Amino acid sequence: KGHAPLLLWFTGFSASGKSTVAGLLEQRLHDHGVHTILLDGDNVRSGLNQDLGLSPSDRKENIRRIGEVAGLFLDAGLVTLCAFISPYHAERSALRDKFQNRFVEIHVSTPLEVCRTRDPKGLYARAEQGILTGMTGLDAPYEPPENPDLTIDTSTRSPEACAGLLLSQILPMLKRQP
Ligand code: GGZ
Repeated sequence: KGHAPLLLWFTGFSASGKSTVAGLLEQRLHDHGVHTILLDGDNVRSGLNQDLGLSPSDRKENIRRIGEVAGLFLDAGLVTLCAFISPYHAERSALRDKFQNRFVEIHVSTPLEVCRTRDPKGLYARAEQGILTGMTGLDAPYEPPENPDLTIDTSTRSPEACAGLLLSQILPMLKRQP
């Protein structure tokens, strides 16, 4: 007896906490015997998508390929967690069309100001100095989800608390038959 394979799609600014919360949620799902895989910039942009940059068309292709790979993992029965900025409505809406009720859009709504202050990679600072262009939230767009399935904000709750909140909302969805 399996669980419904879901695509848990995290969208939000750089440094919003997407990968951190997704990683913690993955551990909590493991505790419940759920088989998962986590895709994020660190394991996808370094390999499969190393030919892609941050231009609008490359970001679009990035999300398209990730959607294709996610489909393969869903076919294998895995709960698939994806953590990408995914700034455009159009690509996220295409994912919802492709995966229908298996697609769970999670808006990591941590405000831009908080992300800019965290700046773990110094990207926002470099963008402000004009060394880096096309930074999401500064001189590149972020189109927030209008109707996300779930929303978390890592500036008002710890990452662990966010993961716990998501777990309680996602476990019932997994009971749904595939
Ligand atoms: C946004 C950038 C940029 C620019 C490099 N804009 O937070 P990170 O550092 O670790 O992850 C971000 C990653 C963007 O990859 P995604 O695949 O998530 O983006 S998208 O969904 O839009 O395709 C960030 C870093 O690369 N980074 N330059 N200009 N983030």
